[in-house]
Amino acid sequence: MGRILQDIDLKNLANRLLTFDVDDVENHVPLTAAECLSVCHMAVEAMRSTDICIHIKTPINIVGDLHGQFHDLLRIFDALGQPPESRFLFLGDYIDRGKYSLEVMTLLFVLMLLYPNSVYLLRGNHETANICCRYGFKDEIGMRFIKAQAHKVLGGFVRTFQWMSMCAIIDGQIFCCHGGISPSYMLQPFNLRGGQQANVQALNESKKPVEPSRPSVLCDIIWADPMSGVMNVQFSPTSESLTEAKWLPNKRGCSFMFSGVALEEVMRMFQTQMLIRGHQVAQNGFLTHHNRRCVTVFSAPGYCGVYNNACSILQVDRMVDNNRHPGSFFIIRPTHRDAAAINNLFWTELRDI
Ligand SMILES: [Mn+2]
Repeated sequence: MGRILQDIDLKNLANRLLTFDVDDVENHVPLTAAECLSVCHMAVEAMRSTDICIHIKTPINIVGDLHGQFHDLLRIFDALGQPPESRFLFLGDYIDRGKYSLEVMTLLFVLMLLYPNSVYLLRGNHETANICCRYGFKDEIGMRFIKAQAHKVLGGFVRTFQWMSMCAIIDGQIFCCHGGISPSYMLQPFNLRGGQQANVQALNESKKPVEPSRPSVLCDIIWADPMSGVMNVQFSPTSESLTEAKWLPNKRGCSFMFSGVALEEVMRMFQTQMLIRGHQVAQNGFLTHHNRRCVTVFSAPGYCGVYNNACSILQVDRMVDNNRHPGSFFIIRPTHRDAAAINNLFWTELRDI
């Protein structure tokens, strides 16, 4: 990559993105291929020294899936304040679906670079080579750059995704990731009696850059879902009785669904109180599962212009021992403008992916 890559003004770029008119749904923020590649290059250099599992302190605002809804990301900053004064942990799925993935991803990488102690980004299942080429990001880049440049820009982002952290522990007590937990935690190198430090060390044995393979711990971290209702009651032909399954195959065709019992075991292993994750649409912006041991945060209001869902951000001030009420949800309702967003879709099939 040439020398120009080192010379971009990150503050200026952040300003251009942050001052975009939230009511302008016609235009994009002009971004050049050189700017995108510079940001990717700098983000990789910054993330070389970060682990797969990072430690974060409160206070922190936890933001769920954004899926290319740049205007709504700006609304979140309008409501909760901008970094570095306000601090944010993002749970992944920045791209795909919406039309402004490039703005969302570029702004978040720039803010992470400018304010590494106020902006933390975790990887979602869409920040992978396979998925981002199928659900909108590749198409968006293809429409915004000439072919030779588009190829480089897409490659730059895919390479950068491979350096992202994948989970975080807040104040030693809240486990955060995009999808969920893994049955592999019951196997070596994880240790049921090892405590938090040993198990975090085991997570960090996975070295970056990495493209999560199936099946693997990293795949589960970005793909798993909690079971709901009585889903985990199974009929066992051998004992002719109903038994409770800890893990079931995920309906998405990848990874697992985890029961409350499985979650309890993993939380005990990591000495954490609860799991906060994104990955699923939530009508009210959030969902609770497994007796509030697991919370889903979804932050794309009026998702794709098809749903009428609210967006939530979980504001965590301080975590108290054995307290399952870690903070409060800030709710943002979809705007009328979002009703027109159906025109902005690259992908109209709304299967959960
Ligand atoms: Mn997801």
